Amino acid sequence: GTAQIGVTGLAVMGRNLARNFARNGLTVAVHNRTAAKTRALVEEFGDEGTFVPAESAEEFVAALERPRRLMIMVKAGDPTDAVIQEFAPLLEEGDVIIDGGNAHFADTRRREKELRERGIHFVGVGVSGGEEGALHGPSIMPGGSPKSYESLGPLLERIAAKAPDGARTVAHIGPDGAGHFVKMVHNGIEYADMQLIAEAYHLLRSVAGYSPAQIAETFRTWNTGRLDSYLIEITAEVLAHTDEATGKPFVDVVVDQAEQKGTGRWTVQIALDLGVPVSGIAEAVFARAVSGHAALREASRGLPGPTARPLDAAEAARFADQVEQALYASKIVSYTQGFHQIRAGSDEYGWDVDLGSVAAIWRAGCIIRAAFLDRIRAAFDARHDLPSLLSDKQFAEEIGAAQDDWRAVVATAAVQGVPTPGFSAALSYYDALRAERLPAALTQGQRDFFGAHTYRRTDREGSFHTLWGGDRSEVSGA
Ligand code: NBP
Repeated sequence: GTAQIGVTGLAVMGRNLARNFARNGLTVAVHNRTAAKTRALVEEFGDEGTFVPAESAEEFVAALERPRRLMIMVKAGDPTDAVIQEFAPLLEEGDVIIDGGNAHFADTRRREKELRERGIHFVGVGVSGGEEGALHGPSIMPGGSPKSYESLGPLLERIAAKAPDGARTVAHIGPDGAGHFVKMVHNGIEYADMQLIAEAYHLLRSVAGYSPAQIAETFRTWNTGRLDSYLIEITAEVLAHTDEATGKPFVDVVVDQAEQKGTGRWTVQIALDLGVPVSGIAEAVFARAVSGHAALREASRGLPGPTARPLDAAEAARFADQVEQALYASKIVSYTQGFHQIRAGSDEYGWDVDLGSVAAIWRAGCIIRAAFLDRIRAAFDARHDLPSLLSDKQFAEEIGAAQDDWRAVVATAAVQGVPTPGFSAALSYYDALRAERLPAALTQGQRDFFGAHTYRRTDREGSFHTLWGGDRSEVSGA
């Protein structure tokens, strides 16, 4: 065969990735279960590069140069397993199967192990940026063996996005499921970013009394500063859009029930397993869930709330500035939490993930791309064992400078009855981490009282139990 890479699964993502490879000078074998899609791709885009269409699995495998690199872009879950079952028997030792779908990292670990035993490299690759990214340059998070990356890396570098400094947004994340894990956390952070932006909008609308058009302007201004990011940019676009049918702001004619595909939920589930507090991401997932409970919301509509006090123009402008501070500080916290989760996953599974390089490859091509990520990269590059983003001097200083306004915004939201689960959770996390003493000491006392769970003391080593039901003397714990 002559094709340097093959793509099977030619729905929107696979088709665009195949075109991206071809446009960058690679010979690409293309295959789809339903052959009509393969023919359509070659008919429509055949002049963009060199495609080798294949109708059968055998033809597809024969079209690939060795060692073969075969990328699967089918629906995640059972279809991925079905396609692996179909192709693996046709492959040889040293060949590479790449799964670019949104697989759960645990599935990727299982598949990698099974295929490794058969001498085949299996590479789970997180691909972010949606269909536009797939065509013009995604952010790419490959897992798998270092050996597989030697053969695959140069091809991925051709199609990845370019960060502002010209670097391609792809790097080997770590073995087996590391790439899909990092992609999962990327999506969790994306949920948190979107929720924080939504809260900022809600406050500007409800407390400052701004119109969607005015808020679009506010976001445009913010986008020229430290919040410069794709999500802020498109938020301004969405808010400035007018519904054609009614002439109303678009945001006012959309049903206010957010949907989700599940990667945010995975992030939180795994965080619970790892014991990592990703409260910002969790609140974002729950906020979508709350919005979707239409009957519950309907039944709750009459519950009493506070009497809102409208702000005058000067107060509103001042409040908008405070919201920018709250948004930025909360964003620092949600990235702190997300990177903590990546480090925890890396420790649990022995991946040795370089957090600075993760931040670097999120700088372009993906949904959370932002100027801010360059600073995160710098923080982790300067100190690989940085305990937390909040331990970086610059971020600590910024959050310190933002905190008064951040607190004022959360307080105002509470007084005015506007829900801000993201801002509030972020602030609570910040205050919990800073605290000299936490009430966890009391929790331990309660646990010892009802369950003899024992506690440790601040002044002595060991574990202890108080005889709560007896004379309340202290004994050495089990
Ligand atoms: P879909 O997720 O909609 O999957 C459609 C493709 O899967 C078609 O090529 C279909 O073949 C194939 N397929 C199915 Br369904 N069952 C199959 C089976 N049993 N055997 C062989 N092929 C099968 O496509 P997509 O939206 O392009 O996404 C592809 C992957 O990329 C997914 O895992 C997705 O989660 C991930 N992803 C998507 C985005 C995005 O923005 N859409 C972003 C990042 C990652 P057919 O034509 O014969 O039905």
